[in-house]
Amino acid sequence: MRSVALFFALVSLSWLTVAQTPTPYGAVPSPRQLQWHKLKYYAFVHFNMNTFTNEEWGHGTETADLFNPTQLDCRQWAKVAKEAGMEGIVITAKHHDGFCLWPSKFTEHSVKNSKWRGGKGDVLKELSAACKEYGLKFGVYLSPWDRNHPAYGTPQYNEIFKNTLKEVLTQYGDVFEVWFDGANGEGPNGKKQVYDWPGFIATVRQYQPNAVIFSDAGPDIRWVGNEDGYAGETNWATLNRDKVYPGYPDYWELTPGHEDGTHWVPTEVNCSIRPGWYYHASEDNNVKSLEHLVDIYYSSIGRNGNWLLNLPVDRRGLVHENDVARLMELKAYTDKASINLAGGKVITASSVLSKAPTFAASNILDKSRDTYWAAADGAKQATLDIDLGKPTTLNRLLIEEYIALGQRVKKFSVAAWQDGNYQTIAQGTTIGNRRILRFPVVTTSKIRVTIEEAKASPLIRHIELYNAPELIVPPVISRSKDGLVTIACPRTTDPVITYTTDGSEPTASSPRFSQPFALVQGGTVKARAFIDNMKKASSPVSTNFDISSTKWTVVSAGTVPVKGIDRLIDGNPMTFWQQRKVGDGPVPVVLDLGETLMLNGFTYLPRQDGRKEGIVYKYAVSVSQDGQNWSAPVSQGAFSNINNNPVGQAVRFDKVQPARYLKFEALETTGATDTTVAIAELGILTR
Ligand code: FUL
Repeated sequence: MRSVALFFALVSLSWLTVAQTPTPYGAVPSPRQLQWHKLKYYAFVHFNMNTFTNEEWGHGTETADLFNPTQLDCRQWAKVAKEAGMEGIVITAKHHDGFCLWPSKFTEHSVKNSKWRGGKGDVLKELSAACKEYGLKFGVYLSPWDRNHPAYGTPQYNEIFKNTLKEVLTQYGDVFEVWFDGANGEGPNGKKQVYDWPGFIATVRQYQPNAVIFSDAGPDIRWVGNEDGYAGETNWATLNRDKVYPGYPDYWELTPGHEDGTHWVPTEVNCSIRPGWYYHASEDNNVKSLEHLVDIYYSSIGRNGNWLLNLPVDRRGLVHENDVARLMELKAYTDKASINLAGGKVITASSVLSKAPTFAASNILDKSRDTYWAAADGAKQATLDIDLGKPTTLNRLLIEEYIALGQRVKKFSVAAWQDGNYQTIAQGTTIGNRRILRFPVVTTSKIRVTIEEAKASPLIRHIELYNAPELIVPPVISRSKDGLVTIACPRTTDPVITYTTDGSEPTASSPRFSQPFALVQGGTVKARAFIDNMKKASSPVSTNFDISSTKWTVVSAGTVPVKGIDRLIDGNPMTFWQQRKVGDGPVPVVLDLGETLMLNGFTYLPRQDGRKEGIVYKYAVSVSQDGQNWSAPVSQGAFSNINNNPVGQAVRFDKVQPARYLKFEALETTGATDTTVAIAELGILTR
């Protein structure tokens, strides 16, 4: 009798064992990564020497006195971040120019030698205190690349950098994230540094063991491969980490990650709310539109990433009013867009591991993110049916895997019950920590989620359904070579577009756009789209134009004038001209402006098709009155960070240059092996 009882006890014990722990699959997150996965949205702040010099990459030769915010208030940053729904702030404590926002003992290039607060100021101290006050996490960006430090390029610098890290990691309380930039250029003595990455990582582990470390290669979280805010629709949290390193040339692999990669290294999606990372007054009207930010929200947070949204703090030392307004609009939108319609509803699964209540499907619709549903052992496919109890209108689905045991789902679909059967309304590939699918509005009483393919039996911890307000896409303003301005709203049905050219904000009663209008001499066009009898409006957009290219011709490009060359002055950012490099020499492009103009500078737009081949890095520009006799270069330099952030570049000359001809020489492109030079648009500045 006793042995029979023992037998049953053992059987039920083994049943329990199976029920309690599905086997982990592949690489799994560490405890510090799991903590990080609980976050989703926090601020990057680019604020440092470049704020005061109007640069993106400083040179390291700036004098410390240039750093002089007039009203620095880190509590304002923290308040804004908190009200925007953000969970922390990562600050550029030291960027490539080497200037330190705290009084470091290991460099002279720091706030201690500036006039700001008599050399007694410490931005990290003020920011870490403000973060604490507002319940935000505090993180630091530190560039190993240092264009100022005299020791850069020698082994001694690695020790200095570790000491620098120690200062930052021991004086300001808890640090949740350390952001290592992969850029590695030359220091003041022309040498590049061989970085001691294992030593840098060990330093972080020693002083802030809970902090996650970001770089192209992790070790904890990885770059997403672009600075636009877009994670891959397929996004594995796993990576063959030992193959990747900071500055990894095949960075596009970082977007989808490596399926079955050896380590858990999920994506953090970094992008700026404006075109540049640092504050430039000229970008005050280029804060990304609400619609654009919402698209990024779904493409970062909604694609298995955390979103690090950059706020370029201005010269006063404040988050600019325009950025604050947009952040609050975004918060209001995402609040409305995430009202859960599925909480507590009835859900059934095609199978449950060991039929155990611990793994019941109801775990998916409860509030907890720690309980989960597990499909039967070995099941690679499964269905989950949600009964909403009544016809419900929706257009978004959020789904989360129980990632502590690995990322499993490879393909899934969503169907709505309509006319007596399920009709597919959306499809996705990977899920991971969090995936949000967008689909056209549907009214239904039942939703089916089908896991179509999984690497191991699926474990789902959470699903929510929403009815997000549809946004009106803001208009796109363009100008043709003839100087005619067109305002279009491609994805909205029957919009009314209103616009202004006097700098004022367009309202419902501003002039309506009906046909292209001339703006040959340039100006500012602001526009807005309205629908529903002018009741609903898009966010406003604004574009500044200089003199149009109406009278211009391209008279020479390299050695041979090439077909299609007019594309670089056609006013269309999407077309570009590309030419093979002639030997290693520069490829000059000569513009005849058709008349003598007073030139203040020039503009260069790199190709906008997402590819990097031929993007110009170093350039020289000279001018001429007759196309024969040329000035020495009136501007020569490098477009900082253009490879990672290929936005339009505007460069001002030191003094006004009267000229009819402008010569643009591409001295170097960003890719070491590029065989071509690519230009989407070249333009001039006369204002
Ligand atoms: C890049 C840097 O070079 C940029 O200046 C910026 O800091 C961005 C976030 O990372 O790699």
